[in-house]
Amino acid sequence: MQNFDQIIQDALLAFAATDDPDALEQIKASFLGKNGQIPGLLKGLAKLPPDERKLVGAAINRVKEAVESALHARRESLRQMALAARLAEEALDVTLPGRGEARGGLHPVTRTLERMEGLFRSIGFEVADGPEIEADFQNFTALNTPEDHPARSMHDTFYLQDENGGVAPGILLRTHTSPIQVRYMQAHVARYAGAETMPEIRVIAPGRVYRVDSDATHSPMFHQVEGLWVGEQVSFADLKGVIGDFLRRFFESDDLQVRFRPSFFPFTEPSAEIDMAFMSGALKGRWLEIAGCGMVHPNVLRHVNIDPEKYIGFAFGMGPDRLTMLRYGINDLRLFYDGDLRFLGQFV
Ligand code: 2NM
Repeated sequence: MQNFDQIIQDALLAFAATDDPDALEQIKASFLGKNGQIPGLLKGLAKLPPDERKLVGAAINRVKEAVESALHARRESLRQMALAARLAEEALDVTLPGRGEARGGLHPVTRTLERMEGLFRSIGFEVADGPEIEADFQNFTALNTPEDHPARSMHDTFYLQDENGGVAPGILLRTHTSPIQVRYMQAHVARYAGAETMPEIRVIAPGRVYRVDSDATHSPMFHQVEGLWVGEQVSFADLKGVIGDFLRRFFESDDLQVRFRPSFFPFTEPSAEIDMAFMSGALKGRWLEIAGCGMVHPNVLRHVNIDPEKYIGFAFGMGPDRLTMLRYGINDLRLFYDGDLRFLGQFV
């Protein structure tokens, strides 16, 4: 019996000596496993005289139960320890103050673009979109820009590389959003082909454009909003009305003057530069160049299969980056593209 109590003691000590569940199962095997001490004792029963077997057998069973119950207790306490450790590790301090929320906002130029879209929509213009990687035809040829025009040179326009590092023929980064309008006119013509009449085209084309140019007032990527109105009786007077109304609404002021100065663009004839001056405030009396415009050149209409004997229209191109600078009093264009949150955060 002394030997039996010793086994229980040994088991209790051995179980207590480990806090690793896998090791505990190994130790268990040395007591209760097939070749463990307790099955060993049971095998020994056969050698005892029959009248002792019952008594000794019962004693061995009590040892076995004691060891098993010690094992279960240790297993349970290891499980509790593991759980407590995990809870401690994953604890959340719900009393900590939050990290705060940084409120996002739209880029100032995006705000201007959305504002312009809203104003033009309100007078019946649609807003169109198109690819930034353009075809030579839509960007230049259809816009009456001759093959040898400097705007087409590598010096002024970003071309794309082909797989051999050469210039990919016929594609480029659009240098203005006019190709959107070329595509719009092509789709419009196709849609009404065979119809008795073609509805008027009133569309603006906002978007990013790319030119080889970079200094305080020029960025290689900038924005344009171009406008186009084509119908049977569209005049330069309509153009002046649309632009004047737009500027007064955009700057929320009737206190401004607009003037049209003769100019040249390949895609319009006649063409003009649009200047604007505030009649009060910090910029009072200073003429600012804010857009180019003109009557769409007959060759442009021909390139998209619109009969210039029947249809006429005006077009204009404005710089929303420039308008944003004027509206908010910003003096360096590069601020828009530096991504500095101290600057951008002021427009939230
Ligand atoms: C400008 C100035 C003058 C223009 C022309 C066209 C189109 F596609 F209808 F021919 N879109 N935009 C245009 C005309 C753009 O930007 C300074």
